[in-house]
Parts: sequence; structure tokens; C-alpha cells
Amino acid sequence: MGRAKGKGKTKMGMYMDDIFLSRPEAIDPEKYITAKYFVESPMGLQSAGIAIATEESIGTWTEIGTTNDWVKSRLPARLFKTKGKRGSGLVHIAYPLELFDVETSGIANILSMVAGNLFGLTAIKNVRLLDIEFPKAVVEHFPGPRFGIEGVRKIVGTDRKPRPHLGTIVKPKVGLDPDQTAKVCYEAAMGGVDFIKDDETLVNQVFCPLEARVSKVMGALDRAKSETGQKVLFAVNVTGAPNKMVRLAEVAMDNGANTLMLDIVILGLPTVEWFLKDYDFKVPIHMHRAMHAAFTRNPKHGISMLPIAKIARMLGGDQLHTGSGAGKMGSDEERKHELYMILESLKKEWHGLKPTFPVASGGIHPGLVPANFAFFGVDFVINAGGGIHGHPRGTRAGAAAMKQAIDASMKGVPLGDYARTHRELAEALEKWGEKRLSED
Ligand code: RUB
Repeated sequence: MGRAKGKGKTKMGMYMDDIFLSRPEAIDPEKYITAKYFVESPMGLQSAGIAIATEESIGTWTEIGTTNDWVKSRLPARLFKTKGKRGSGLVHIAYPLELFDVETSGIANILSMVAGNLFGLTAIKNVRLLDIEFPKAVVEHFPGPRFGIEGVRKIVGTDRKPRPHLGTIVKPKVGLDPDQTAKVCYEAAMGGVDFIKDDETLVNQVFCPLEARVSKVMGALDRAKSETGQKVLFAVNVTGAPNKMVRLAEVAMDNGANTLMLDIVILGLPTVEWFLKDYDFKVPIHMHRAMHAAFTRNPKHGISMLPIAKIARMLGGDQLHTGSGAGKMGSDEERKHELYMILESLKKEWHGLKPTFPVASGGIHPGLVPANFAFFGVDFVINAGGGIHGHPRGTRAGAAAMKQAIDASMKGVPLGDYARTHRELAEALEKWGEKRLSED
């Protein structure tokens, strides 16, 4: 890119220099972490991009005398592409690998630059981190999923004949005691779920201690397996203060847990990195994303779910909530495009990392299954809480109705037709109706 007008200073008076600019061809993707941002700024795109590159690498708001030649030549982040006009559009910034301490500070250090102070620059009205590209050397530093889609399928037994996994969230989200929780899980398993998760808000509350919950639920799932032959994963939420969550996970494992769950945004990604690198609990990791909408929802400012999904896969998420093609958490066109990109990033070949199972969740019921199936394809987990336990005849019938909706989708039969011979599905459709993707 050429030099910005203004000979050294932007209209806003910020320090700038050619060292923060580069031609796109000069950016070797193996030597830089690159980030794409949406920006809105009265400074114009180029000055805004330089302001970000400056702030997040070697600069400050004014020219300083302490910057030596080595720093100037090796460490500046570089604006290498802009798209848009009148101060609104995309800026692409490349951060040289030498800037980072991936070895000891890991994802924390990366985020401190690509998603750090830049959100607070007053000269930039809005800025949203849309995507990050990581070089092989960075990707390889992280473990990635231990099981991945294929590994989870092998445990559940769907590897030979892949189909979407059916999941449920125990509801009410909090309040049931361990016996009541186990009963709900047994009913869900008898109805045909493959996966059950704690609610993201449930950990070790007095009314439902983790140890008793896990032991009773795993007992109930063993009983269900002896009747159905179907193995069910139960994701135990061990999200907590870091010095306590290891103990929670150990207790869960001692009581037969076969999946652990982390609220990754609430914990903070570096805590997730530490937990998965330093402790190997040898079960799939289910990643919930509660709190993400605080920064993913505003289309102009914050952080998109896409970079979070990429990082979640690098850190070791076997399953990750991605949002759904149709559900209660928003499904406009822009979000659908983003979801396509997320799915691609979770499944594509990526320097040998195993793929992460995407999880569609939030307001799902049988009438939404075909729309989600059309969107996700076979490789996804479809989770319903209220959409199972709210069935007119209870949890078992609710799970059966969801399973029937999955079967209908796999066979390409419209839900209404399938419901003629499947009572549970008919009852669910009667209560909640059916929604097509085009109706969103
Ligand atoms: C869904 C639920 C999920 C959130 C997450 O319950 O408890 O944790 O919806 O959504 P229900 P997302 O099925 O009763 O709505 O993963 O999209 O953030």
C-alpha cells in the first residue's frame, strides 16, 4: 500500500509511518498472524488501519525516541489491504510472528495484540475482529481436539453410519437434585439421545452436587444402555475458579464421566488452554460459548464467533456451540454466512488438527431440524432442551420426536409426511409447528 496523505500524521494527530504499511504480496502467511477487521472511522480506512497496527505493535500516540532500528524493521504490524470507502470497510493487518510469545504466553499473548487495546481507540468509532489466519507454526503449537468428530462418533457408535447426533440439555436448567437429574437423563437416553449436557449454569450447587449428579447420571445411562444398546455421552460442566476446576474434573472422572464441559468464554481462552494442555482427562471436551454475545452480537463492533471457533479448535474443543441455522439465538443472513465460515473452519484440513463437532443449540425443537440439517449436513450435534422436555408427553417422547425429525431429514421425507406414522413427532409439530430455512 502507498503512504497515506498527511506526511506522518493523520487528521486525528496520531503517529504514523510507512513502516506500518505493506504491499499484500510482501506478507508471507507463514511469517505473520493476519487479522481482518471491519472498521468505521472518520480518519478513513487507511489511517484507522495504521492506528490499529501502531497501537498493537510498536507504536504509541506520538513519535518517541526510544524506538530502535531493530524494533522498527522487524516488529511493526502492517496494514496490507483495505476495502471500502468513506471510513467504513475492511482492513487487513499482518502481525509478524516475532512480535509474539506463543511458547509461554500462548493464546493470551496473541489476543493481547490482535484483539487488545484496538477496541478502545477513540479515533475509531467501531471495529470488529472478523477473522484471524494463523501460520502453521502457531497452529502446531496447540494440541487441537483429542477426539474430533471421528473420535466422538467412534465412542457413540455412529462412525460407520454417520448421522447428526441428538443432544439435550437437562431442564429446568438448575433446580433438579441428582436423582431427578438422573431420571431426566434416563428418559432422554431411552428416547434416543446420543449426548446430554449440564446446563452452562450448573456446576456444583448445593441442590445438585457434582459428585452425586455424575455418579447417578452415569448409573442411569448404564441402565439405559443395557436396554437400548446405545452409549450416551454426558458432558459434566466443570467451569469454575481454575484452582477448583481440576478437582471438579477429577471428581467427575472418578464417578464415570465420559465428557467434560467448559464455558470457554466465561473461563477465558487462556484458562481453557492451560486446562487442556496441562491436564489430560482423556474424554471429549464440550465447549459452551455462553457470554459470547456480549462481543459477537453487534455487527459493527466486537469480535465475530469465527476467530473464537478457530481458537477453540486449536485449544482442543471436540464439540463447540456455533449457533444454529434456525433457533432462538438469531439467524439473519449475515449470521448465516458467518456460520458457514465457522463450519468450514471447524472441519477443514488444518495442519493435521482433528475437526471439531459443531453444536447447534438454543430454541431447537423437531420443527427446526430439517432447516438445521439442510444447513449443517450430517456432521453436527443438534441440541434441544425445552424442545425435548417440553414435549406434551415428556422427555422420552420429546427425544423420540427429535430423533424422528432427524431420521426424516436423513431420508429426505418432509416432517409432515413422516409425522403421519410417527406419533411423537406429530405431537411435537402440533405444539411447536415447523419452520423452513426460508422463513427465518
Ligand atoms: C438451550 C441451551 C443452550 C443455549 C446455547 O436450551 O441451554 O445452552 O441455548 O445456545 P433450549 P448457543 O434448547 O431450551 O433453548 O449454543 O447457540 O449459544
